[in-house]
Amino acid sequence: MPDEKLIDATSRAQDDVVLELVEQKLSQGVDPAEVLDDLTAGMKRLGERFANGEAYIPEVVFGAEAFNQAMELLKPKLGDAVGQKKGKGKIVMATVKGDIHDIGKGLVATFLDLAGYDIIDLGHDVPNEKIIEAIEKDKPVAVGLSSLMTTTMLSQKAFIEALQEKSLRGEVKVIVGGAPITQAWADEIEADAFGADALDGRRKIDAVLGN
Ligand code: B12
Repeated sequence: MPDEKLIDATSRAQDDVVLELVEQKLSQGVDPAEVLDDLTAGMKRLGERFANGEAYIPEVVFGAEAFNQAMELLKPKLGDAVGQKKGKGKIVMATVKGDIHDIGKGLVATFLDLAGYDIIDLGHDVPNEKIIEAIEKDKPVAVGLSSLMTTTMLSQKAFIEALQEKSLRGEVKVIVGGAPITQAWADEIEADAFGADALDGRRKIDAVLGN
């Protein structure tokens, strides 16, 4: 059941309260996936407060930091929940050029790592040429592209076109995600999969790779 206190504290960037509540929940044996849902809902609400002019950039930055600190507490526990099986291949992860949002991408990378993939995280604001270079060098089985803005999602389309031009489209699966991304967008740009969240992303990647 969603915990309004944790969602609210996250949406207000109250890092002390967030960390205390997360620690409390984990010590009480609450499912870490449930805690993660509340943290994610809190970030979503913070975004709405930002969009409505109720929160400003510094609060969003602090909120992001609180989220990341809470994730450090959650990660070891999530491992038990997701289950481990190494050696499923390399996955290159990146947030596209012009976009510095990397929390969601990091979360997806964590879930894929826990699920047994070797993650090559190229970071944020990554030009498509750099991702192509990584494909040629590291031969990953898949690429995960994150875009958090309507202005940067076009880079996902350009990336798939660049893969085609380089005759690399058949070499690697492409999964896309991020707040403005939908299954319809993934279909339009001919991505192999769309992940609505980290767990969905992990499931879809397993499915397209036959794992
Ligand atoms: C935190 C945040 C920031 C932080 C980012 C910190 C960081 N290190 O990431 C800071 C303060 C730096 C920031 C800056 C800006 N931001 Co901002 N930000 C947000 C906010 C509030 C939350 C994003 C977040 O972390 N959510 C939590 C994570 C867990 O969720 P997520 O990112 O959606 O990821 C999940 C899924 O989408 C999915 N997913 C994500 N990526 C991928 C990839 C794959 C492969 C898969 C399968 C799945 C997947 O799985 C994730 C896990 O569940 C959003 C609001 C929102 N609704 O998204 C605005 C938001 C994205 N920002 C916005 C804007 C406008 C900006 C700025 C331009 C503001 C400014 N005026 O400077 C700058 C952008 C600078 C740039 N060039 O990128 C707008 C974008 C609007 C648009 N046009 O689309 C939003 C939507 C806010 C709003 N409502 O207006 N921001």
